[in-house]
Amino acid sequence: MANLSSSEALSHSDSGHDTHHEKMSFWSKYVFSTDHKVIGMQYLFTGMFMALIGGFMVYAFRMQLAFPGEAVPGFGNVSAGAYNALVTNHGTIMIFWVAMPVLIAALGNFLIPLMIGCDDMVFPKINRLSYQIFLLSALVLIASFFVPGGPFGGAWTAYPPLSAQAKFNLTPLGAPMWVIAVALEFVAFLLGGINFITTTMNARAKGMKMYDIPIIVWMIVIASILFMASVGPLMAGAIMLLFDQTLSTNFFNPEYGGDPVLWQHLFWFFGHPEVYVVLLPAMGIVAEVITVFARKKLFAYKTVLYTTFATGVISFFVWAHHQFISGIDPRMANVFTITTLLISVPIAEMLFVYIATLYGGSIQFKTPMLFALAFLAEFLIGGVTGIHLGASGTDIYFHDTYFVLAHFHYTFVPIAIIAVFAAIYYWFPKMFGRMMNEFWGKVHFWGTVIPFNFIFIPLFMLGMAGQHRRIYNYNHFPDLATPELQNLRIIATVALVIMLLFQIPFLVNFFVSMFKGKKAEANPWKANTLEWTAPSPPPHGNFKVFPEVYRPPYEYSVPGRKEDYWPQDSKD
Ligand SMILES: [Cu+2]
Repeated sequence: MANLSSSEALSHSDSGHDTHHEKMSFWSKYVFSTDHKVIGMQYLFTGMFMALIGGFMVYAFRMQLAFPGEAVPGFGNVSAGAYNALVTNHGTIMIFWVAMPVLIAALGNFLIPLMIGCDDMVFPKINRLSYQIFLLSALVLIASFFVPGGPFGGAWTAYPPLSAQAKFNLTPLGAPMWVIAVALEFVAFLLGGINFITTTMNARAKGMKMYDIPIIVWMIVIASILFMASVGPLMAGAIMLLFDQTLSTNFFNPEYGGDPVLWQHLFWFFGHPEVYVVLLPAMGIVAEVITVFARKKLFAYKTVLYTTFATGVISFFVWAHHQFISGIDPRMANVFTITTLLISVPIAEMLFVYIATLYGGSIQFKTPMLFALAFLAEFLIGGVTGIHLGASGTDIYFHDTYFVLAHFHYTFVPIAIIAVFAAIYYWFPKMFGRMMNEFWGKVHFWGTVIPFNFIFIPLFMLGMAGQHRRIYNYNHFPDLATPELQNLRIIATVALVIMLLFQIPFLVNFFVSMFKGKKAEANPWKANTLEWTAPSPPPHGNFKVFPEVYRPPYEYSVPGRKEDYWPQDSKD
């Protein structure tokens, strides 16, 4: 039987980190801390704050679509330019300033040292620098809303030549600041990734082998590698775009021999792996949650791991499925159709493993488990509808319609919203030492997941009806005006407003529980990973005695995955 020994203190985790400061000031404890948990919280709270901005933006432009031309309460009239700026920054914020910081940086920082049993990241100061650059990037983005020519309205993909032109009110300052903000954000995540990879490889608890690493830690590490390997070309592209915007170069301007499709290649070479950069941590969250609340070990740990590697590799060979109608060689469309359909195989395999894990389990429907199960169901819809877009034949019809939007959000909302809520409800006791309220958690769950479907199923229908996206008021275009579809737009908008309102009970529950919630024991969910052997919340330095993982030769299961594997209860 696998077990942990707490009989001897280990000092293997030599992070060069001053572990026990006495009486730290507020500033050194919460603002300039190098403690991985504090940095994780900083990322979490910054991400939550940015989600409020991104959520307000979607409220404003969805109201415009449902009730075109009417003043939006709390915002005012949405002009064509404002509409473009709102959709652009909604997408940018939700991907780069919500999903990335919360899924990778907040969870990676908070969980990795705790789950592999060490006291902190290997490079704590690089870690702090990572957050500071991230914060700076968020401030630059917010500042870009208020400068001349801002906010940027060239879509989150920033396709040139539009994104590089002074007409359309895109430059002088709004567009370059948007590019600089995104580039800074990339730097922050490159720095963060260095820590996730090196810490996981070098600072694990004594006895924790490669196959003992919790699946979510693997997922964050692999996601960091994917990010590092994919972002380089886009960084180069971003600098070229910045030059086009500010120095009148013409890298992407076809009027002077530049190539706008080059940007599309650079963008999507990053953009598609980016899907997996956020998907993998979400899959990791779900794996941890369903194993605990089904009281079973993951059905096929190694399969999931190998599948993740395969997904990561294939994700570099699918990018041009975003460019089927951009004038690329039709023979290339066939190649990218094949690779795209291929990548659905490992992801489907992962979903099968998760379902097999649930089979025969004694399932407890606690709030984190509800969100994890909803992830599987909703993400499946996202995955299946992706096949229509990955196959070039059908994509020609669906391209740039609301079908694309609906598909994308059926993948991204499960990843960045539903899985993130599973993680917050699940690790909240460890983060703050208190429990969140179950009743309000369930209210929040149903109030989020039901309206979510009422937003995006109507958008699938709009897409199949050929409804083109990027139109701020259909009535202004006689050949696009479709009053018979207006009810679908209204349903989607009303559902969105309901879903946004149901985030209020979450926020109240979150902040009230932080200070007034029921005190959490070290391991309230009876989970088996190492973070639950530390006190709730863990002190600076995490463990009083560093955990040690060992397994006698007859033990074939993955340590940390069996209910009867409970180190701190055994008095050996
Ligand atoms: Cu893609």
